[in-house]
Amino acid sequence: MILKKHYKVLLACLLSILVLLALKTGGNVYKRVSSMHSVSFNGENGNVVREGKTRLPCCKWDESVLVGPLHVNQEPIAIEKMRSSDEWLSNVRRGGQWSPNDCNSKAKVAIIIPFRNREKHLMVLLRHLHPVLQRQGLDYRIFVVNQNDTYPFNRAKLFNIGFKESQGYDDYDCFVFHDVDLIPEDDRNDYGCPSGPRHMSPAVSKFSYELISPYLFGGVTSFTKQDYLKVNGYPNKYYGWGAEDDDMYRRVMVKGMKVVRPPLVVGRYTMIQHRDEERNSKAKQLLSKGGKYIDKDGLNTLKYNVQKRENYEFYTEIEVDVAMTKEEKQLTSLKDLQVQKISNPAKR
Ligand code: UDH
Ligand code: MN
Repeated sequence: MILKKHYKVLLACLLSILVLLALKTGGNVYKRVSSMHSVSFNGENGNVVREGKTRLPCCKWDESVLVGPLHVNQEPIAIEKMRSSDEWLSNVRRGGQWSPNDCNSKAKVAIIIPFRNREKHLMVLLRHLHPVLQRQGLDYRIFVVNQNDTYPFNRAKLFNIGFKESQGYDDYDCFVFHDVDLIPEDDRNDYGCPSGPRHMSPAVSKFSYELISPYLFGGVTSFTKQDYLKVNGYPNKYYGWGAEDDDMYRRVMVKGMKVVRPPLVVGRYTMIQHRDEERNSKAKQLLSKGGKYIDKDGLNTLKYNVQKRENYEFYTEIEVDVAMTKEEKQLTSLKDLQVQKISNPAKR
């Protein structure tokens, strides 16, 4: 009798294991099918399919295509020689865009570069960055937001403008905010927003490849569209050099998010040498209130005038006047308010 009872228990256990196994396999099948119709990020280097292009497989993070550590070529290059200089560059479409044709990219990426008077840096970056983005299998476009006015430079506002303007081109869900003079030294640094707010450049040559502060959030950052909207974008009030990146770090904290960084060996960048800009002496004053006016200054209060939108061979240029207000002039150091020198990037 006792033996019979044991057999029954054993049988019941076996049956439940079988049922659980069947459910698990079924679940996986469901997951696979349902992922064919959704747009979501599946974590680090996730394998995701976008809506609409369901017949193509999703692009994989392919280590065999990636190079790893990269040589940074800082030799100046004429734009007319760029296309023939490299196979990857020959694939770039006008406006500085590209997308894989045999698979669906995990993200649509807008690269936003704040710009004024740095033509040589731009050419070096474009030659280097296009191949990296293609090897990562991303659907992307490079936007250069050129501040063509006589106000002090406003890096943060140019990011907001790039975010807003890019929406007239495609439905981007990932934004990389990229200084023009930072050249990635490793193509395993994921430009496809694998996480929430991401500080992609923790190791910069100028700072001996060390993370000089745990709060650092300058250089190159990435945000999903959702997260960028959540923090109301960058503040618009910071004219001249400094503290707009610290303000953004606070915004991310205030909204309860975490900054993620790649490992230092991967998040490496060469900063092309340049003259240091003068710090805006009033920036600290602004930062002391940073976080408090997160919903009063940002994407929801953004004002600017577009002078021109143009598709050049390796980038899309948005030429703007940032429309500085009287109030903002009072928040900016006098030195910064002296007339700025303007020139335009090489146009082709
Ligand atoms: N930028 C321009 N033109 C300018 C100024 C800035 O295009 O006239 C853009 C460009 O994309 C640049 C970015 O804004 O890469 C950041 O400006 P930066 O390169 O001058 O600042 P950086 O982070 O400063 O390199 C490094 C530390 C210098 C300390 C100076 C304190 N006085
Ligand atoms: Mn710099």
